[in-house]
Amino acid sequence: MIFATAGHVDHGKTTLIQAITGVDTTHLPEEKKRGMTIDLGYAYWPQPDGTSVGFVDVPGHEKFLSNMLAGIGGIDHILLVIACDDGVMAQTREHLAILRLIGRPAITIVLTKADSVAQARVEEVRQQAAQLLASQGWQSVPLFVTAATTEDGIIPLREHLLSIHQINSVHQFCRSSFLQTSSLQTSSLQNLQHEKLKQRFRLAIDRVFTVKGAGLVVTGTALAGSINVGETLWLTDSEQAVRVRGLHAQNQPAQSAKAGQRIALNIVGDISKEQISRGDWLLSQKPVSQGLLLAAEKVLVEIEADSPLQNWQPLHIHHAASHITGRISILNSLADAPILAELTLDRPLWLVENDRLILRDISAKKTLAGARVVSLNSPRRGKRRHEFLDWLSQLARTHSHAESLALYLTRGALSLSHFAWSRQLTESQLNSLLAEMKVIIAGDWALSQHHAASAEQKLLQAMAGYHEKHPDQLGVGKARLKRMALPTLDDMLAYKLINRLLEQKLLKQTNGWLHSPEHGLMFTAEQACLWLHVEPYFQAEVWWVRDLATEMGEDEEAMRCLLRKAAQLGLIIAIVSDRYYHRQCIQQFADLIRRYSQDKGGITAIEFRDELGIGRKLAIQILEYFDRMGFTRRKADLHVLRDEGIF
Ligand SMILES: Nc1nc2c(ncn2[C@@H]2O[C@H](COP(=O)(O)OP(=O)(O)O)[C@@H](O)[C@H]2O)c(=O)[nH]1
Ligand SMILES: [Mg+2]
Repeated sequence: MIFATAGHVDHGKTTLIQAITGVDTTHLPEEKKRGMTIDLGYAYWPQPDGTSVGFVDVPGHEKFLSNMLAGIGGIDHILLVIACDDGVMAQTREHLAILRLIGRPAITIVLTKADSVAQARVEEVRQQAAQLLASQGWQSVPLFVTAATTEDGIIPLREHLLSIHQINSVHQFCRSSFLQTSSLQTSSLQNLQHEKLKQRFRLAIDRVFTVKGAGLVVTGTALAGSINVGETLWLTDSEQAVRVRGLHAQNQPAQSAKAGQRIALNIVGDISKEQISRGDWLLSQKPVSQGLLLAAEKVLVEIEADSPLQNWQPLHIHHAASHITGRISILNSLADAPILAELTLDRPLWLVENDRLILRDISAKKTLAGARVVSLNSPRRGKRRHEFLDWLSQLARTHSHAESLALYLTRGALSLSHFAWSRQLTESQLNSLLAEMKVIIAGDWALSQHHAASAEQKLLQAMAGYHEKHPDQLGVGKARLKRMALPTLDDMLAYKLINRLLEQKLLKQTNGWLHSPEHGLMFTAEQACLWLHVEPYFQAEVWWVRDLATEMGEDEEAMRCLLRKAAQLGLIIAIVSDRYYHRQCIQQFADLIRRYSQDKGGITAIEFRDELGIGRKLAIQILEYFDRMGFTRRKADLHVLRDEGIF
């Protein structure tokens, strides 16, 4: 369990932690000299049961607000410190606003320096504090009055903190037995905590140093998941795998640590201290999808604005221990609920859905708004369209991974690795989620039944359209049909749908060609008889319909019908309209091209002509046929292999 302080500078935060724990959290010489907290300080209060209560002491001074923000990320309980002499001050208000904007953690108010004022003033500040908290949406917050100099009020405060710590430990260790007795609110809190622990491990680094004998150590608060000694993590920015050689949880050596604890990790890898800085992350695995790293440069968020925001306004953006700049585009309007916006980040952030961001004005004087990540998929076009914003508002209101998955699937094919990263799901979490859904999965892609059905319609329509346009062809290859019907869909997914159509006998495959089942029906008896005479002509020759009809003394139209049918049956192939080769000849040409491709990368029209001893024009017709079918592709003078499997 970790508590973090918040409150105005000089209100007694550091002194209070020392009074509670006996630890002075100031660690920089500069801090000691100036008597002011600049960077985060840490203190631990070990308990007889072996657990430890952790404290993160944050600087109150406005100048060090990004350090304050780095300190409160992932922390569930805040000690809001208000000095009785000053009462509520600027940073008291600002810190509280920030706490509201990052998702309203639990708060305990501590009034300090009670020894320096009269009792009446204490009551006045108590009122002030209660009003402030209520105005920001916190109800009945526990309040303690202390004087660190005389230790007054410290013991009851300690007891209070310990009881929170114990409830928290019970949540984490005795989940099932506690469930039966807990109130609804406690159990939802507990579920949230439990859900967090199941997710992928994710730690925002806030300090890095070397320890003699151990080497490199990084510290931070884990936002989710758990980690064991010996496991491998992925370090952002230097983009490296590192191994956890040892770890401390809450300042004590341990074999494992988990979300909600302050963690120090002794890591080994090809990395030095200088290559790591505050704001880097340790992640359970490298976040890649479709070969791309998933750091967000544009992100869709829900905004809670304390001040009016201008479109394309430059901002300071704080996320966990990271601090960057960027700009905002409001997608609907500040009067809408939820307010939806796109943030364009000057440097990519390792964001996931539901992460909280703080937006401050560019002169860094004022906190303007909080943002919650709704989606990492910001479309290039159409994000202001009604239909998209409706969808995004629905997404902003989802409460479970399953709801979110169902909504994403309404928009088309979904990359599962991307979805899993954006919800921080482990493989087993993702699998159990998918097991409950009827989706079509191929490789990394998932498609809803609804979208699969409409994609299959497109395939059938494209097939029918092709037959109508090319009655002298048997059909098309898989890749070509995919390109015609579903150019943007992933190949594996499209092939899966084609296979489903084949299984349902809505498509047929003959000699590798896909075609409609009614296409390629057998000859009539008369045609079959004629074909017996015609076929020998095709042994090694190419024939125009008209020439063959003349040669055999047949009617040209009857010959055209016969050859068209023979082509639909896959016996002969039209290289251009009305000009046919026997299938075996085409197969031999294809083998020749394959051979040239292996030896020389492709074949030229001249080489092809010379190999076959045919005219230049015919050679080109054949090669262009192969290009058209997608077997080859033209590359300068060469015809190179494309979909080798077609012939
Ligand atoms: N009289 C009195 N002085 C205090 C008390 N707590 C802190 N101080 C003094 O207030 C000053 C600021 O305290 P510090 O803990 O550094 O404040 P921080 O900036 O909020 O961390 C120091 O000089 C402390 O000695 C208290 O309870 N009573
Ligand atoms: Mg301090």
